[in-house]
Amino acid sequence: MEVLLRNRAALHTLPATGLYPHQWSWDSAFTAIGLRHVSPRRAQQELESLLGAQWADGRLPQIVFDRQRDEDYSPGAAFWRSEEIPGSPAVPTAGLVQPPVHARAALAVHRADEAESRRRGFLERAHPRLLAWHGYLRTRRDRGGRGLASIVHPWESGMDNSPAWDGPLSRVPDVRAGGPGVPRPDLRHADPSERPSNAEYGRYLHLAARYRDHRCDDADAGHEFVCEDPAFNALWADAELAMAEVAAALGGDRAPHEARARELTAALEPLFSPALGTYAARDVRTGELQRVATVAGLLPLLLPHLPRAAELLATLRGPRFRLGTAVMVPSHDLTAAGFDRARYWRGPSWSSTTWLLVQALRGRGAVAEARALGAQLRRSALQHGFAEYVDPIDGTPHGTRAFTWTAALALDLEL
Ligand code: 9YW
Repeated sequence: MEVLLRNRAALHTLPATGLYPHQWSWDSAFTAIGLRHVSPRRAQQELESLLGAQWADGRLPQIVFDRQRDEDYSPGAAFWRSEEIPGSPAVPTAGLVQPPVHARAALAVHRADEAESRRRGFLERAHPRLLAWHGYLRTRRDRGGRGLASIVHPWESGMDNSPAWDGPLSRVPDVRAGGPGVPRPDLRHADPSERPSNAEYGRYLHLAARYRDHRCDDADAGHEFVCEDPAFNALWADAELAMAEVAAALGGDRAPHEARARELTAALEPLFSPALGTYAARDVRTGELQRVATVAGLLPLLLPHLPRAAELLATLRGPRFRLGTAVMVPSHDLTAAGFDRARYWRGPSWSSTTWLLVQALRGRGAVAEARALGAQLRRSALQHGFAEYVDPIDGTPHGTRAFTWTAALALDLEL
């Protein structure tokens, strides 16, 4: 609770003071899920402030910038110059997006205090914006033509330096070649061995600049990074199931959303890798499945009609992810040669993905495992000052501390 208060800025909450001085999209959704227990109104405002930064095409931006803090994070408002792009909102934002967890959060926030939600017209106002957001994914992001949304930057997965992106990123030019170094204000707040490398940042910046220079229009046939991510799409399918509930709460029709969730679940099927026992990302440019097991490939477990649930549960419980004996769920296969217990999304356990798997286990009736994993998340969060991520084997904390979503999701699991 104290962390959520301390990280508050205007109507939203910063992921962490110092390292992340703006508003991030999926962070706000997780934050609202925790905040609803202490202040349903603040939880509504958290989501409303993000929805207020929606673009005319429906996208919800990865980051909403605070201009006062533009020196403290890169790439910031001066890099994106969103005000020059038609259809951008009044506030400066990034042009990229993050995983679509917002409808699930809005539903949870509404249910936390339905009277307050109705009094403020929260759900009625959120509904058209959430519809437009999902509409953007459907109409602008199906770059592979298979009914799945593509991401155009590793940042859009929310799992920036996941090993799933190593293959596709290797074909992306590095802006450092022949140019100046990349700005790394993040390294003022975190150990370089726990963050993405300069080589990765050089490619991240190339992709972001190219996307910006094409006015973030999604129609750039030459864009060098176009991937179907199983987590992004599973979260979208789950968000459609939440939208079915939202529609029903507003007296509307749930059927189209349920149908879309089923279609998305079916469209994920070709991403399943029997060899890994997980879903895997596909590079749309080459058609290749990335042969790495990451936590992203387990998140389809959230979906009720998933044909591969038994295989995914076996993988989660097996040596790659060690549910029950690992501290929380690792972000990358513990048995892989590239597993790194301290570096960001290349091994450490994160509260967001662990919390999502607690929900998935609950939904599948694995109640005891869900409870034990949730208790582990809380214990680790409280013990280490709400660390950004932890070593999955011995629990050593890494990244920044007083990290908002760790605090918010630990709070949610307490109640
Ligand atoms: C960055 C804010 C964000 C999260 C992402 C996480 C990280 C931003 O922090 O990305 O600068 O690297 O990977 O999921 O939303 O907490």
